[in-house]
Amino acid sequence: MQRILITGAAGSIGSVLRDGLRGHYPVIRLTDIADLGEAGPGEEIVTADLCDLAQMEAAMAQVDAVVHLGGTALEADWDSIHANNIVGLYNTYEAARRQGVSRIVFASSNHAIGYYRRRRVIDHDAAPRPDTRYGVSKVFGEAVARLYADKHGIGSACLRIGSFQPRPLNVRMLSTWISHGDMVRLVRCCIDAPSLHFEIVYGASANSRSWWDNSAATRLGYEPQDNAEDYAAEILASDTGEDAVESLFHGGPFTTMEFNGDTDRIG
Ligand code: 15L
Repeated sequence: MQRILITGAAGSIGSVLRDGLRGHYPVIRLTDIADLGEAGPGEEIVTADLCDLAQMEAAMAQVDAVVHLGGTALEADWDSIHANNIVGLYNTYEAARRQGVSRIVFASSNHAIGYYRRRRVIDHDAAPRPDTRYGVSKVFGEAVARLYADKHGIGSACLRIGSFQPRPLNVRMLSTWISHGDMVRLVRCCIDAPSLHFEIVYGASANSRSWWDNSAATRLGYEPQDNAEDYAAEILASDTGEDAVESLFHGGPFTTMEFNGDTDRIG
């Protein structure tokens, strides 16, 4: 892999990957509509709007692999989700196809499966169970990834990312946390895997309280080094209790947005 493109490179994950991937690939091309500062050694900076297919196609020239982080990263109104995560996602894959990109690492989210109950451990085969419009857009992204793998031979790893933070911040994150270092390790495994067709993996550290069986990531060579349990005593000591409904589901606070509280229908 000679040239890696990171979309949404100005965001929190993008900034960590910008540092973490440096030196591992000859050229890292960074794209965003937000300011990315000056290009460092081995970096190229391209301004491109996900919603503009021609700009995205230009950004993909001579790129071997894309790490697609761009888009809306939280629940939002439909117009934003549609523009950034539906149209923008499609443009990213289609631009990649037109430019002969061979691999995409797609930042999906745990909110694609947010309405699973916490008592249930799920793996890469779990059917989608989105908890928001944002979650639906991630399911759409996973479906486009599968289409472009099967129809066009672009390999994809869809990372159902949990909670990307320097350290876990609450009880839920004892199960969902991914450290900065583990995110870099996971993305590198997905870029470097000798062969990749279509994989769903969980973007999580080696958390003792995980609800996700991450055997698909293990197969790709991912060896997480961090475990939220190291922070458990401190977090539990200051815990003021999670909302009763949020505490039932993987997606936590996203599951109660615009929700009337009737959990009985959610098996
Ligand atoms: C996500 O997908 C969001 O981008 C992030 O802001 C967090 O809310 C995270 O999920 C989470 O579930 O903790």
